[in-house]
Amino acid sequence: MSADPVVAVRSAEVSRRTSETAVTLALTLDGEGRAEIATGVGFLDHMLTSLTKHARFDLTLKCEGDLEIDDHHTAEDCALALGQALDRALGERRGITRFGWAYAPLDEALARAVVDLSGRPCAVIELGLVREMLGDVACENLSHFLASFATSGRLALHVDLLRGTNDHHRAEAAFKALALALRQAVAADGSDRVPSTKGVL
Ligand SMILES: [Mn+2]
Repeated sequence: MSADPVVAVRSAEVSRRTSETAVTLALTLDGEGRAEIATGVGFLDHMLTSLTKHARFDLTLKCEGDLEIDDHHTAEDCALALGQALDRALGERRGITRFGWAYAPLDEALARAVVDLSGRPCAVIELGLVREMLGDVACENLSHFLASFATSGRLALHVDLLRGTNDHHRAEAAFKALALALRQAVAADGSDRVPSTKGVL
């Protein structure tokens, strides 16, 4: 019988409250793609539903943010909570594949995401979106979401939008590519090893 806690239980709950937002989140890495997302920002809900589906996570996320100001705090704090949940769910990061990379098209748009669950936060995000807003989210806050997720999730994340003309397609392709890369990176490799020459991630 396997006693590997990373394989046995890979889920986490996060509750995060500040003067700007209140976020509650439950994440299961080995899920079925079930998403129950209510951030108050429709386009962000759309991106997180897609991320959950294609990473095959289960994710419940509720946020009550100060949208009377704008979408910035909500996007940032949802990302920080999601990264924190990923970090907790991975535990010691024992027995994971660690690296993942994927391309995802959405019609004419093509995105590439490369993930290293290194334990070190780093993000290079080049979405090149030209619209100011997509629905009720500022495009700059989509890049900020991805960078904040990498910070609290302690991963290296490179996302590049390689081509495309429709910004909705471009953004969605980026989140889908991230989903596919994450799905690879968190996958159990069948070992009990921490995949690092340092022995620690
Ligand atoms: Mn869409």
